[in-house]
Amino acid sequence: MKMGTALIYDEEMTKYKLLWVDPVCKIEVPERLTVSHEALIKTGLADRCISVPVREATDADILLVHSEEYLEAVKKTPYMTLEDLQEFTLQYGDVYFHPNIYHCAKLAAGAALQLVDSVMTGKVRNGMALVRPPGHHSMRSAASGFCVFNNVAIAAQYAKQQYGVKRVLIVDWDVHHGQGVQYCFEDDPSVLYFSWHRYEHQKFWPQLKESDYNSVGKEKGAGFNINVPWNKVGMKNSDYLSVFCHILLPVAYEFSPDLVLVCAGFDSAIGDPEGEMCASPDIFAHLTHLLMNLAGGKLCAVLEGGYNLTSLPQSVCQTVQTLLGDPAPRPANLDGPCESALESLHCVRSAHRQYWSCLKHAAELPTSDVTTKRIKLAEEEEDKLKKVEEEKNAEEEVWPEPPKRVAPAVRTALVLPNDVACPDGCKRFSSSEDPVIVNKLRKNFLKDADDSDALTSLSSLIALVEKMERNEICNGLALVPDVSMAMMCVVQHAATALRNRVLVVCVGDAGVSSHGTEDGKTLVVQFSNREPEEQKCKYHISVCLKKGCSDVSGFAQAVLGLLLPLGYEYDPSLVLLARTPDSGLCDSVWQQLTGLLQGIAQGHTLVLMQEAETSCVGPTASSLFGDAAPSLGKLHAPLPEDVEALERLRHRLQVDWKLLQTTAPETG
Ligand code: X5A
Ligand code: ZN
Repeated sequence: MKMGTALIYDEEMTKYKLLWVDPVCKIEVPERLTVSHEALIKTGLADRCISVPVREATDADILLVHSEEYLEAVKKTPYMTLEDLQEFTLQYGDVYFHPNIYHCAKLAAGAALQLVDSVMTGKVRNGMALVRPPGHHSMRSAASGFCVFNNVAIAAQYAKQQYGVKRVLIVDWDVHHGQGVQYCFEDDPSVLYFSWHRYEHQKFWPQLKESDYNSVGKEKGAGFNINVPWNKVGMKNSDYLSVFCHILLPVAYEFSPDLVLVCAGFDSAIGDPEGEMCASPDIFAHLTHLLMNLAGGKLCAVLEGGYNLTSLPQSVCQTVQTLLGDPAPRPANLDGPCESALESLHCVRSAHRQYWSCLKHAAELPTSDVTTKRIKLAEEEEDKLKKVEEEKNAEEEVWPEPPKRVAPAVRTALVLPNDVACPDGCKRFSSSEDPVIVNKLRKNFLKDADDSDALTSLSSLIALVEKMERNEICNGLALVPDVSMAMMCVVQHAATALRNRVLVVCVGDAGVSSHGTEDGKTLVVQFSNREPEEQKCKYHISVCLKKGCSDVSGFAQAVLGLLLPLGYEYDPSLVLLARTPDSGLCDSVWQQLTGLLQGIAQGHTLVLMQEAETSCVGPTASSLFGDAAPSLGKLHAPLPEDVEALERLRHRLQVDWKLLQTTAPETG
């Protein structure tokens, strides 16, 4: 099933540059593209992609977003003298023109369209276009912020028109606000635009009031524009992931796009002179991964900004390698969002609570603006002091190069009864019985039963876990006679024999061993419809949903807003995912869960299911193998009692788990 990843690049787009002195524009250089492309070649990633040629966007394509007057004006630039170009440039903000930029701008937009074509026709699953000039700042009748034509906005309109795509999600993780995209789709409910951006209470370019969290869209499009302003620099991995888990993903799943477009700017990475943020390049592996199960995997990433010539290529490689399906690295130091990020999170969630049922329970904003104003003033004082300090030690930011991501030789191994067929591409796994393991199993689990089948399957399981720990196998699936027993057996083995932490996710009403939860070697999260007697400890969490896991919306909400942040913060080296036959979970939800969890523990997931569930082997193996899970469709409102229960649980747990926070301590 797994289809390829398109890579679109053409050297021609390096053939324009700034021809005069302009300190604002000097960072937008041709090398941005060459270093990114060279890094993809050097790492062998380019070779693994399907190379798709660019084309020139036609007038008709460009007119999907821009005015005729503007197009005609830009058309004249190739014939202008240097002086004319300089003067032409003056009517716009933070942009420059060059005799060849019109040609490149047509190729940049055309590259985005080629990508949409490749994905929509099923030629590839997903892809990335490396383009210059970027697009997200350009408006109907104006160039802006290094952008000439709005590549992604054109691509979205094109997808709707050409392929009848009903809903498009645009995720803009560039550090600037793509005001051009916002203006284009403000009143359009078929395009959901999400952007986070450096804002600093409107002090940062483009300094627009409408980049703030309260610009939610207009008329029919109300609720379909999501702005997350960063009011401080230095945002980190935790801040980014937290916004994904508590805003973007719940809304995106509720929206259920048919296509995901990413304004993939990497000026939001560490070292960038524009962003001044501190997220590591490998965070883009996770941002990408978390979007890859939406829209059946149809994801098109189009380059926007990114001006640090070291972190830019690293981030591009992380993105492309994830699109190719390699497991993401374990993200480091997720110590929870900072206070300023929490304040933004809170504001955005409350501004959107009337539009999205997943946010209905979000805390309201403090009634008066007084608190916010007070904080803002205090922050400004603080920032002034910081700036002085920064200028004193204006040293270059340094960070470690992301470690090489090596995909294990075997992606998916299955432990199956002999009469169950092994799906294509996966490896049937059995181990010659290790006497030490067998003895241990006999002693601990199979005292009275002399069931040799059970013994074989359990000892294979243990051997499989060990191979996963050694990174020889990425993930696995086992059909076992007794899920509870197998789970107990793996947990006990892991807690005693492995060095690292195990996240146990149990869907359904099975008995779960609490082995290792005392000292945090295992974190157990169980979903069922049974009210837990008492909430045990930080490492044993029962999520009770009224209809168990059969209510898709409630379950999705629990997974996105609770399980993912817990999993990320816990940072295990193995995820054990088990489900009981009576869990009530349908295949597509199960596949989504399996897919999403692979962002954790470098994709080391071991799935346990009951022997009789043979019909689920195919779908589960497919998700483990890296196929996109089928879309869940538009989600309805979850049951109010579930929402309340989840909220209470999140509230109680956020003392111990910082990534569960959604409000700032002072305002919340
Ligand atoms: C695409 C992009 C940035 C413009 C900054 C102007 N543009 N100060 O990142
Ligand atoms: Zn940018």
